[in-house]
Amino acid sequence: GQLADAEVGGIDGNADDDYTLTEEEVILQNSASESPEAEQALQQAALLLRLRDGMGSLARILKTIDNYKGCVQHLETRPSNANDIQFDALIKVSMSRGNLLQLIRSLRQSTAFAGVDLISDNVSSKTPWFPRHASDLDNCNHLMTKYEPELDMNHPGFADKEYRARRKTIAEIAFGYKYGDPIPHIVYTETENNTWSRVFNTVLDLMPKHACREYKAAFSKLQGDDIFVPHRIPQLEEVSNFLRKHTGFTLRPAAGLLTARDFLASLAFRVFQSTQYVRHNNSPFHTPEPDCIHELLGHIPLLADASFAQFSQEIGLASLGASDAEIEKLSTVYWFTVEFGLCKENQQLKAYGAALLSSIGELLHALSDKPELRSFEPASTSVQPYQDQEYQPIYYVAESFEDAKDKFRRWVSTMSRPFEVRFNPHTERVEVLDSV
Ligand code: HBI
Ligand code: NLE
Ligand code: FE
Repeated sequence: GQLADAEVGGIDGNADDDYTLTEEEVILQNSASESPEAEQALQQAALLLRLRDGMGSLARILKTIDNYKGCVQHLETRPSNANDIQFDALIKVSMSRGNLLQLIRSLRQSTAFAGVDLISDNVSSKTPWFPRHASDLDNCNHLMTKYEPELDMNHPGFADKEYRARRKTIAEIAFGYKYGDPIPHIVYTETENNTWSRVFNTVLDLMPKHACREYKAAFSKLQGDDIFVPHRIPQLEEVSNFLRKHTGFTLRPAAGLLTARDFLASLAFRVFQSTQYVRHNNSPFHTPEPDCIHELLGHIPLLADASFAQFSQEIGLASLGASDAEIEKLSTVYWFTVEFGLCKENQQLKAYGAALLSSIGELLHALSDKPELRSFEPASTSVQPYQDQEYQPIYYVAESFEDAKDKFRRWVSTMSRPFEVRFNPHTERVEVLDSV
C-alpha cells in the first residue's frame, strides 16, 4: 500500500524532545497566516502517526479530525518495526489549513502517539526514492559490478588470489558500516603502504607545477597535521575528522564503485563515500576504478576547500529524486569537473580533477598537447559521451570554481523537478520544499 512508500523516518524517536516545526509545517503555517481566506482554504495533507498502544487510539484520531471539520480520504495501518510502537498509521485528510495546524498540535499532546508527522504530499509516487537523512545513506551502497576483480578479466587483481581475498575483507567492512559508527581502522600491509609511497612521492613532485592552488593549500594542511605522510596510508577516520573541521564533509566507507545515484545522493549530505582498499601494486600510476589512493590524493584536498565543497554538495542536491536521464547528465558533469576538470590560473592550465591528481600518467597526458580542451558549459558537457578505461581524449576547462558553480546553478535550474530541496546541517536532513 501507500504506507510502504511513505517516509517513516520523520521524527526518529525524538518524541520527548521539544518539537521544532518540520519544513512542511512551516510552509503550512506560512500559507495559513497569509490571510483569513488562506487560513480557510482547504488543504490536502498526509499525516503519519506512530501508535504506541494499538488500534484503539485510531478512534480518538478520527474523532479529533471530525472535530476540526476534516474529511478523511484514506487510512492505512501497518505493524511498526520500532520497539515501543505498535502501529504506523497513514491518514490522508482534507481540511482548512488553520484547522490542520491545530489538529497536528492537539494530536501531539496525546501520549498515545510516539510521533505525529505531516508528510509533504508534493513528492509524487513517480519520484524515485531518495535519502532524507544522513542515516538513510546506509541504504545507498549499491555497487556497479564492472570493476570487481572477481568478475573483470582485465582487472590487474583478477589472477591474484591474495589480492581478491583482501578486497573482499575490506568490502565486508564497508557493507557492515552503519551511520554513526567510527570508520574501522585498516592495518595496511607493507605492499599497500609501498604503493601509496610511490604515488604520494610522484604527486609531491608534480603538484607544485600542475595542481590548482586550492589543492596545494589543503595538501599542505594535511601534511601539517601529519595525515599525509609518505610512509603510511592515512586512515579514513582521521581524514574524515580533518574534513569535518574544514568544510563539514565527512567520509563513509564504500565497498567499491557505487551507482551514480547512490554516490551523488551522499554528496547532498556532505558525505563522501570513500573506498578503503588499495589498487594492485602492479599498476600504481593508473587504475580505472576508484581506490583509497585516488580518494585520498585526488578528492580529499579539494573537499577541504569551501567553494569546491559547496559545488560538490550542489551536484548531490540536484541528484535527489532526479530521473535516470538527469542522473546520467549529472554524473557526466561530475566526471568532467570533479574527476577530470582543468582550470585556469593566471593564464595557465592547472588540474583540479581528482582522477588527474591521483594518476600521474593521466595528469601529464591532460596537460600535454594531445587531448582536446573545451570550456566547461554544463549544457554541452553534460551530454558528452565518455569512457573510463583509457585516458580521456577531451577535457573541460573551468574559469574558476566560482564560475563553474554559477554556470552549474543556472543549468540545474532548467531541470524538471517539481520540488526544491535543501540540506539542514543541524538535523542532517534534506528538507523538501514544495514549489507552489
Ligand atoms: N563510487 N565509490 C565510488 N567512488 C566514486 O568516485 C564514484 C562512485 N560511483 C560513481 C562515480 N564515482 C562517478 O563516476 C559518477 O558516476 C558520479
Ligand atoms: N584513474 C584514477 C587513478 O588512477 O587514480 C582513478 C579514477 C577513478 C574514477
Ligand atoms: Fe573519484
